[in-house]
Formats: sequence, structure tokens, C-alpha cells
Amino acid sequence: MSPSLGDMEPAEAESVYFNEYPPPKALPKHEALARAFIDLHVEANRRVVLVTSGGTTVPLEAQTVRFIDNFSAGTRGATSAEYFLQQGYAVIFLHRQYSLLPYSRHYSHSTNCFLDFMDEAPPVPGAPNQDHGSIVVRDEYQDQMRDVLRKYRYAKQNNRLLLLPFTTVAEYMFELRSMAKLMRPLGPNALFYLAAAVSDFFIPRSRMAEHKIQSSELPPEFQGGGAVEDSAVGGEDEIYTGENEAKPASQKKLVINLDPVPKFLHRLVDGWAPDGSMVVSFKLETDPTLLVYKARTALQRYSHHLVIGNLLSTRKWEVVFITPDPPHERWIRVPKARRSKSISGVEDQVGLAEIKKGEKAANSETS
Ligand code: 9Z3
Repeated sequence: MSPSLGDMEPAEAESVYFNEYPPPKALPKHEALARAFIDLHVEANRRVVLVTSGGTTVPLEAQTVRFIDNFSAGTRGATSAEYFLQQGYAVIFLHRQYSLLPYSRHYSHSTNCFLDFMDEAPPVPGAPNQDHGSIVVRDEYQDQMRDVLRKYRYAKQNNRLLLLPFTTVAEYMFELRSMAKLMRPLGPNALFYLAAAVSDFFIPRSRMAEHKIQSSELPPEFQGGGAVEDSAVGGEDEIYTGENEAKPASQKKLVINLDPVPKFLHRLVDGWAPDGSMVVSFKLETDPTLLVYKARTALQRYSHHLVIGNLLSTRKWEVVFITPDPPHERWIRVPKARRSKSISGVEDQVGLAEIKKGEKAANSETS
């Protein structure tokens, strides 16, 4: 049995992992866009943050019909990106395709569907078309929408926001590595803010079925095209028929065997990212007793600047900042009275004051 990526040194795991996959088709285009974007902001001596956002998928088949996903909507990433822009950063927004985006996130869901903000004005007397009026924003939303629109336009017209999508965890890894290396000319003006929910487990390409996994037995002449030898999915000995006596014998039980995704934060901090840059990662847990321990362990293991811990159930209202320097652990909470009013939660409270503090510390460490 070949060794698991988790047992290898980070640099070796990197080369094994990236050699297994073809780079994403969009990568050359994304790299060209990012290069131009970064050059522009290096020239202006502007800070650039790479914000990662949304969930990564783990495909079960190479020609993917099914995949494992996670809950992340991209609220944290999209909201934080707006605050970075407001603070004068240029933002590379590496996000899960179709997840929330800065600015448009305000009008994206059924609870805040953009159509509910619109109205049809009465036709203007004397205008050629008397059967319809113009589409306008309803009076009560004018101020809020104008404000969002102005910020969005400003970011767009001044080239402050670059949107780059990914879908799978492999695509995410390729994009993260490329972006970090491209950001090297930025030196201490580079910041990494890793809010994407990255899958911890995946099926290595070599053990992935090529075609759609079949749920029922195929005649012998069709066998061999789907699951591969030593497959992570539905090997012959993994077909269960006896689990439930009432179940027809032709129904297979799908057994999925996943490997740990290599911890590339190590490579980002020690290899890919520019010297003097700041790295902020997130830690998500559901068990409150584990959160601080896991966040602290991540900070010690990867020696970066800040881990922001959050619990699935309270992530909109509280986060914990784990830092190498005192106070080491600091909770930030949205006061109860303000919770229902803010869909973006702690970002609205914290702003970027904390990140800025950490940034100063990171810069003084390197100067
Ligand atoms: C987070 O913890 C983010 O805050 C959330 C945001 C995903 C909870 P939403 O998108 O949720 O606003 O709905 N991200 C998790 C980061 C993560 O997966 N970290 C990995 C790890 O801790 C790699 S750095 O191992």
C-alpha cells in the first residue's frame, strides 16, 4: 500500500499531490489576470489580500456526477472582502463558484432577493411608451442600495477586486499555490485571509472511479469501466447485501474510503507566500470544548499570525482570536440586541481593527 500523504513531509506531499492532478483548466487565465492585478497594485504600493471563501467539493467520480460538499455559503469571505476594500486593500477573492460575492451578497437570497427591492414606476406622461414605466428601486431601499452600488462601482472601476472561482478541493489548492507565489513581489504588503471551508478528506485521483458509480450489478461485459482497482469507492468486497434483509440483493452499499487532504497551510507559510506577509487562517468546530485547543494547535503547528476560531452554531455572533502574543485568546461578540439586524455578524463588529493590529506586529517582526 502506498504511504498516505498525511505521513509525508509537507514538501513531498505537495509534489505527490500536485502531480496527481491536471491543473484546473482556468488556471492559466486566472494567473494572467492575477499577475496584471498584482503588478498594478505593487506599482501603487497598495496592500493586497487574498481572501478565500466558500466550500470546496470532493468529487466521487472523475467524470463527476456526485460529490461531497459542505455548508459554507461564503458569507464570512464576501463580507470580510468588503471591509478590506473599505480599508484600501485590493482584494483577490478566491471563491467557490456561485457562492456569495462582495456587494451582490446583499441581494442574493430568497430572504433578500433583488426583485423585492424593485418596482415599476408609472409611465412618464408624454413619453413614447405609455404601456410601461421604468424599473426603479423602491423608495425605502434607495439609501442602502445606493451605498452598496457606489462601493461596488468604486471597487470595479478602480480595479480593486479580482474574482476567481474554484469548485473542487484540488482546484482550490492549485489556485491557492499559484496566487501565493504570484503575490511574492508584494512582500509585506500581502495578506492571506483563509476563510474558505476546505475539505479535510478527499479521494486520490488514482483511486477514483472514472465513470458514474453504479448502484446495481452490471452484466460482465460492462464491468471494469467504473471503479478502478483498489478503488476508494465500492470495491467488490465492499458490496453489502445483507445489511437489511428487506433490501434487494442487487442494491450495493456504497462504501467511501477517503484520505486526509495534506495540510498545505505549512507550505503556504513556509514556501509559497512572500516573506513578511501575514497569514490569517480560520478554524471551524462544532464542539465548543475543542475550539480553542484546535485553533491554538494550528497556530503552533504552522507558525502563522492569527487563527480565528468559530463554532458552526454561533459563527455569526462570536469568534475567538488566537494569537502568538498576549492576550493569546480574545473573544469578539456581537451584542445580543444587535444580532438579528446584522446578517454578516461579527465582521460588522470587528471591522479590520484586529487584523490591522496583527499586521503591524507581523511587519515589525520582519523589519
Ligand atoms: C471558517 O471557519 C469560516 O469562518 C466559515 C464561514 C466557513 C465557518 P460562511 O461561509 O462560514 O460564512 O457560511 N472557515 C473554515 C476554514 C477551514 O476550513 N480551515 C481549515 C482548517 O482549519 C484549513 S485553513 O483545517
